[in-house]
Amino acid sequence: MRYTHLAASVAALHATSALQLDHAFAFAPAPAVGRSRALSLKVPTGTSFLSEETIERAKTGNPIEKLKLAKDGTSAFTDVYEIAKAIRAGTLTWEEVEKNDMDQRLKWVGLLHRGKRTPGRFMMRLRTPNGIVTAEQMRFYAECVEPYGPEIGVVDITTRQNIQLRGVALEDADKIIDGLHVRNQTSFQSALDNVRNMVGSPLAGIDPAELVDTRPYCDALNDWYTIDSATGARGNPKWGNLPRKFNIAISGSRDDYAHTHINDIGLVPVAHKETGAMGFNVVLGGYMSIKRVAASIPMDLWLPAEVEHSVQLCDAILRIFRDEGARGDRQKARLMWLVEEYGVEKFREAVLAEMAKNGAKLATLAQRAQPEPETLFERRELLGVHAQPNPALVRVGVHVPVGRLSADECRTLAKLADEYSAGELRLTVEQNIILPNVPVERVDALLAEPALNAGRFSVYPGHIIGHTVSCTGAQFCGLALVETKNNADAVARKLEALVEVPRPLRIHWTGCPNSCGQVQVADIGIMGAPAKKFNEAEGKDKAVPGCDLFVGGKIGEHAFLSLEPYKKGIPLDHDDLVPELVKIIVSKFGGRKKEGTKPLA
Ligand code: SRM
Ligand code: SF4
Repeated sequence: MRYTHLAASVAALHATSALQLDHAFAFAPAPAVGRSRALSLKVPTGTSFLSEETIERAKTGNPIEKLKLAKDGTSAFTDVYEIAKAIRAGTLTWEEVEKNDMDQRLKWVGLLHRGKRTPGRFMMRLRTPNGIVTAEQMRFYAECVEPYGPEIGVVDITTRQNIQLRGVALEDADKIIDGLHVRNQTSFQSALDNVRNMVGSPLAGIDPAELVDTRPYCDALNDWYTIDSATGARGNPKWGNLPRKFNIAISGSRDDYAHTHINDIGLVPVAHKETGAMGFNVVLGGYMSIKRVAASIPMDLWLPAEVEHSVQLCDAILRIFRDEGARGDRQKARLMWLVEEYGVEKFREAVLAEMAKNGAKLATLAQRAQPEPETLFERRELLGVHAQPNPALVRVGVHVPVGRLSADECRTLAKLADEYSAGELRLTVEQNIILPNVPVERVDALLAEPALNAGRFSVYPGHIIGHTVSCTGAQFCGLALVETKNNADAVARKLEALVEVPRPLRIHWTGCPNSCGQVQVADIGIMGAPAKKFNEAEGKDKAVPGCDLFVGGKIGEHAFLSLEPYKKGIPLDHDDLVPELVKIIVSKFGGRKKEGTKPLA
C-alpha cells in the first residue's frame, strides 16, 4: 500500500501521535520556539518562494531539481509523521515508501537512508549550533540509538562539530524529532540542498584569546535558517529549495577552529584598523567536492560584530544563491561558481544592495575588509587541560577515537559533564569533546576518572592518535570506496607505536573524493582510491582497496589546501600503508623512529 499525502489526515495523525507517545523517549515541556511543525491544509513549500524564472530553470535542471518540483522537499516536514505512524500501525512497510521520498526528500528532516549498507535504516543528522550539547541531550541520543543494537545503533561526532544518530528506523523517526524539538534541537534541513550545521569556535566564551563569542551568531543563524517565521515551527520553507548544499562558519579567534576557508560563507574576526571595533572580514565560496576543491576568497567586506548584521548578510547571500544559483550541473552549483559568474566586486554590490533593501544601515555596509594581524600566532591545542579567563576554571579536551560513540559512551560523557562541567559538552570539527568550566580543584579527580583512563577516551592520547579525523566511510556510506573509521583508528595506533613526532600530526581520512574528512586541510590526508597489488596466487597485479595520499595542508591563519595527491594508488593493507606513512612522517614532519622498532624498508 502506498501512503498518500493528505494534509488533513496528516494533521489528524500528528495530533494523535503527539498524544499517544509511548515511553521509549523521555520528554520535557515544549519550549516556545522550535516546536514541531503545526500542520495546516495550505503551507508554503520551498518552491513557493522561487521566481518563475528559477522554476523554469529547475524544470530543465538536474534530476534532483525535477524531483523537488514534482514534490517539494519540505513535504518531509509532515510526511515523516504520516509514514512513521503508518508503519507503526502496520499499514505501511518501509519498502513501500515512495523511492524518492525514502532516498531524497526525507533528507529535509535530516533522515538519510543508508540503503546500500543497512537497507531500511537511516542516519539522522542533527544541527548542533556551535557544537554545544548538554548532558541531557547526550543521554537522549543514547536512548534513541540503543534499541538498534551496538553494531548500527551508534552516535557520530562529525567534521562540522555536529551529531549523527545511526540505525534509526522510520517508525521511530517522528518521536526522535519531537524529542529533539522539545530539547530545542532539530534535525530539520540538515542534508541535501540545505545549509549545514553552523560551525563556531569550540572555545566560545571560555577563551582568554577570544575575539568574538560565536555562540549567539551560531544560534541566531540556526534559528533564522530552520524556523518558519510565519508559524514559529521548525522547518523553514523560505529556504526549502536551494540549488545545492551550503556551509557557514564563524571563527572566534585567530586559531580559526571553525575552518572559515572551506565554507561557503566564513566570518573571520578582525578589529577595525581605525576604530578598534571588533568585526568580521567576510570570505566566500570555500568548498570541497569530487570535481573541484577551492579555498574561500575575500569578499572585501568588514561587518561590525553584531548578530543582526551576520543574519542580514547570510540572508542576502542565501536569497541570491537560492534564486540565481545553477540548477543544471550539480558539480557547478556551489556558491563559488555564482560568485565567479558575477565577479567578486559585482557580487559584493548585489549583496550590499539586498542588505540595504532589508534594512541594514549604510554605515554598516560601507566598510572594506580590514587588515588581518601580522604578529606571529600559533594555533592552540584543544585536547588536554587549558586555562580559561577565569583562573578558577579550566577546559579539558577529551579525545573520542574517530568521533564514534556507543550508547553507553554517550551516557559516560553525560555523567562526566554533569559532574565536572555543569552538564555542558562542546564538540569540535576534529570529532572530539571539550568539557568547559571545570573547577580547577576538580581537575585531578576528573583526570583520574576510569572513563578517561581505562576506556576509549583519553585527555592525552598522543600526537598522532589524538589528531586523527575520519569520515564515515564504507561501513555506512554508500559513496565510500573504502572503510575508513576502523582503518584510521588502527593505523593511528600503529604509527603512534612506531614514531615520535615533535608536534600534533593531523591525519585525516576520507572514503572518497567528496572529502567529508577534509584531506586537503590535513598534514597527511588519506583518500579512498583504486590501487593494485601483486597477487601471489594469480601471479599478477590485482585491484585492491587503496588510497591517495595528500601532504602539507594547513589550517588556522594562512590556511593552505593541499590540492594534488603526493602519492597515488597505495594499497590500504596496513603492511603497505603504514611504512609509507612512516616515511612521510620522518621526512616531512620531523618524526623519529622509536627505539626497538624495525628500520625503515
Ligand atoms: Fe559530506 C555527502 C557525510 C562533512 C562534502 N557527506 C555526504 C553524504 C551525505 C553522502 C551520503 O549520502 O552517504 C555522507 C553521509 C555518510 C554518513 O552516513 O554519515 C556525508 N559529510 C559527512 C560527515 C558525516 C563526515 C563525518 O564523518 O564527519 C560530515 C557531516 C557534517 C555535518 O554535520 O553536516 C560531512 N561533507 C562534509 C564536509 C566537511 C565540512 O563541511 O567541513 C565536506 C567538504 C566541505 C564542503 O561541503 O564543501 C563534505 N559531503 C560532501 C560532498 C561534496 C559536496 C559537493 O559540493 O560536491 C558530498 C556529496 C554531495 O553533496 O553531492 C557529501
Ligand atoms: Fe561518504 Fe565519501 Fe563523505 Fe566519506 S567522503 S562520508 S565516503 S561521501
